[in-house]
Amino acid sequence: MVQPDPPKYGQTLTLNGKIVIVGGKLFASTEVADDFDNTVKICKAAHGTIATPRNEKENNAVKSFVIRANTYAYLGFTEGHVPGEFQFLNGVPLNYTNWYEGEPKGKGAEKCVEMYLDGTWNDKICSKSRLTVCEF
Ligand SMILES: [Ca+2]
Repeated sequence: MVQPDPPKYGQTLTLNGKIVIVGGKLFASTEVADDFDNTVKICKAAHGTIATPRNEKENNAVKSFVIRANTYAYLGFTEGHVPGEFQFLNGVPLNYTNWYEGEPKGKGAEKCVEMYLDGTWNDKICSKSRLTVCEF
């Protein structure tokens, strides 16, 4: 399937690394850190959602912002009722994960997921300050 060219402003922002377009998704960051709940709200207010990588390419897109800001980012996943089982915010189980070795190991005490600088994931409490990355 041929992807339509992004609009001109999109090309400029892409060149600057301000946005990353992967498949049908566009990722962007406020370049500011916030806790999980505020990140969800900020992305929603911008008519998007918190970054939710579903495959390696999308994960690499989010990683590019994490590296650029040198700050971990929360992802759009939370822990379900079963400790260690993470899901999308709508409750659907994940079919792609990229956990850091040994993670998740919060045993129900770390309900959110953060991305490390190498793109791997760690379950983490939700109240830390992490880079806001949204997808559209
Ligand atoms: Ca952890």
